[in-house]
Amino acid sequence: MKSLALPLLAMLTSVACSEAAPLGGDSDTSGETGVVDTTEPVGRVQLNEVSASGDFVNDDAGDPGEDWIELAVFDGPVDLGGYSLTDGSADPWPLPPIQVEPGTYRMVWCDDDSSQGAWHASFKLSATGEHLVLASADGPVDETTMPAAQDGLTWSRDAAGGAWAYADPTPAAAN
Ligand SMILES: [Ca+2]
Ligand SMILES: [Ca+2]
Ligand SMILES: [Ca+2]
Repeated sequence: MKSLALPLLAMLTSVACSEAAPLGGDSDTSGETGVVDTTEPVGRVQLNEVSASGDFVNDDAGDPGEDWIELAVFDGPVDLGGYSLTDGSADPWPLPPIQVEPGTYRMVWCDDDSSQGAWHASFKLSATGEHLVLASADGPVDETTMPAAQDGLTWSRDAAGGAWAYADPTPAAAN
């Protein structure tokens, strides 16, 4: 029994002790922790669009202009259990263990306000730039370095897995 919580504790400790390392880096997938869903992802999920100056997108109920990250799912379905997001400022935020269908553009609000629901990350974005990492239980699967925000635009990909640039916002939809 005592071994059940150790992998999670080790991950949290390693992150807390090293701000420079954006991820826990623990690749243990023993499937015995009861904490991490170790189901092999069938499809593919990636970072797709980022808003760090969102005055033009007011979809977060009650909170106009919140920051957000859009995740895109291809070739799914993908079980997001075991995936996490981080900006390197705190412990990686675990995504909700929810199965997402291919073609989904999933909004994650970056407002550090879990009281608003499952899709509210534990960190905020800076308009001066961020390095964001999406990881599975096996390690990083995608990352991007967003330069300083540009008015009226979001940091986004031009296609699945494509190059990043500032472009017109397309929240919860294809870029
Ligand atoms: Ca909010
Ligand atoms: Ca941040
Ligand atoms: Ca989009």
